Amino acid sequence: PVITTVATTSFEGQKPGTSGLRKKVRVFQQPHYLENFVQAIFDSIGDGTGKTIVVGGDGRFFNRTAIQVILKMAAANGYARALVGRGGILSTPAASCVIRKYQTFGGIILSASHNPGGPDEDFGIKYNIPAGGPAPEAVTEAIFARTQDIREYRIAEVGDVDLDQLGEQNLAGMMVQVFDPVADYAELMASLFDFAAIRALFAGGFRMKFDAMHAVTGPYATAILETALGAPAGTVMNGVPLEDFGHGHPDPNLVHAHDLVEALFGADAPDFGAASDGDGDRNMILGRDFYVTPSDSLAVLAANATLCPGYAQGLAGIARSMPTSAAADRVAAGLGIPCYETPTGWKFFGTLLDAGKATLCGEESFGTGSDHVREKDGLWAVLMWLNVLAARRQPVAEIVRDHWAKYGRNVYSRHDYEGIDTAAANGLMAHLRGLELKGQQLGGYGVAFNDDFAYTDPVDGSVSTKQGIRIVFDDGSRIVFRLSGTGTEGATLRVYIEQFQPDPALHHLDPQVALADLIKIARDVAEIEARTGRTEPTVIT
Ligand code: VG1
Ligand code: CO
Repeated sequence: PVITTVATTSFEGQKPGTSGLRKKVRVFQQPHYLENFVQAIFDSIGDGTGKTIVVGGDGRFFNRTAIQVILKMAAANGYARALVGRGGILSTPAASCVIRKYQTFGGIILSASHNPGGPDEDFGIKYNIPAGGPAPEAVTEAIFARTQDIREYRIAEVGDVDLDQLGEQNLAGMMVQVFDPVADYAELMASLFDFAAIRALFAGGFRMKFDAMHAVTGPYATAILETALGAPAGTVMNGVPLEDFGHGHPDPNLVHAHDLVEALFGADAPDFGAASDGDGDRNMILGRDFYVTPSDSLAVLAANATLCPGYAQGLAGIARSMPTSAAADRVAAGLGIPCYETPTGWKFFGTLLDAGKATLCGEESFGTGSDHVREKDGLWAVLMWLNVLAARRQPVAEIVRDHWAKYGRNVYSRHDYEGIDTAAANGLMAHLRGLELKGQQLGGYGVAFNDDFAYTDPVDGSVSTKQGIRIVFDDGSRIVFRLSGTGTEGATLRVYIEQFQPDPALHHLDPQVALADLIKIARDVAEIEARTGRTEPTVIT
């Protein structure tokens, strides 16, 4: 028979993190490693017989190999149909779009997002549910539990699918449909934003640069920005997806998107700049000589949402992850709508979006999105900015400064200490967890309270604990400490620092200067140097 059942034994540590299972490619290349995890997904999500599943990834090294394995396993597990992006390409938000549009039994997305790619770098896999969003914790925990007692998996022993051939192919009785990964997504974007106004903006000489960082958004950005919206050829930089992202680190921040930063802060800078990450769900927004923090971007988009046709009726609510600044809260208060505070990771927004409680969501980690899909969406954020710019006809910097003048500025910065020793990182967090600071003075700041953030989902009542240490001061300033759940080597400590500044005369200050006291308090209270040996963060955003 062409369908075989293969005996296997479990692997340690197949535990999904903030966004799926992420490991070194070499870990995934071990015999049975990928197969075990995929079978654990199929075993955990219910019977797939007769159902349709979406499969695609960010094009990184091992993407095509993994897709062939997943398709053969889907066929062996009874799936009737698989929708696969041509070339194995499907950005994370486009995957969410397609899952929802064709009402499939979810999808499997191959990506390690902003982590580097290549034979010695990272790979990842995650399951998204039929609503289109990342599997909630109950599902990822079931998948992890299954990986621990798995004894066999099923796979079809057949030849490979031609991933570059649009149309239908039969794979051991399952119909594989290779489709254009851009079309459905581009159509959704055109339904949300005023493409005519954006076209007129470009026709009037407005210039932008979009850095696809040799990752998945290249084809999407070229089709939408250059072809549909008439931005001049060359607007999209690094637009060809490469398996190793051209040796780059596809993380759209001031450190890694250096080509774009150079263009926007150099001579003859364009009006607008943006970048996206490996799998297309993140965005960085720049104006001429101006960086918009992701937290501010969420707030500005929320305040201007009704300028966009898809949001003209107003917002039901806003949701942000806990470490994200409270700039969005001020807009929500002004609009008289609720603002929800969730743990880090897009999976926590799903219930709020499904219930119609939130329309816009955001994370400080360059993530912004809305109820149009169930993932954060990089190009969507760029298009929403373009729609706002087309309507307001002001420079980006002016729009943000006006926003601060109206709402005050939540001065914000994140300091990452990457690749630190895991035991030291765990010790540091345990130390912080043990502190009782309420009522004490730290560096002249009175502590209002400190805790380890816990969240009860207001829709389904599920509880998530240990989501980050918060130290909140009497004036509302905050320091938050978390360990990353997306890395594959050692530990990464993230320190988030925020202070509200109502005085417009101080809004121009560099956050590193404005937040200097709190930055020092954070280093001291966490004993960062003594415990990790680090005197400086590796990345500041
Ligand atoms: C990071 C970010 C988080 C984001 C996650 C996935 O997680 O902080 O906000 O949702 O990456 O983004 P962590 O656990 O490393 O802090 V992506 O673009 O990887 O899908
Ligand atoms: Co991503």
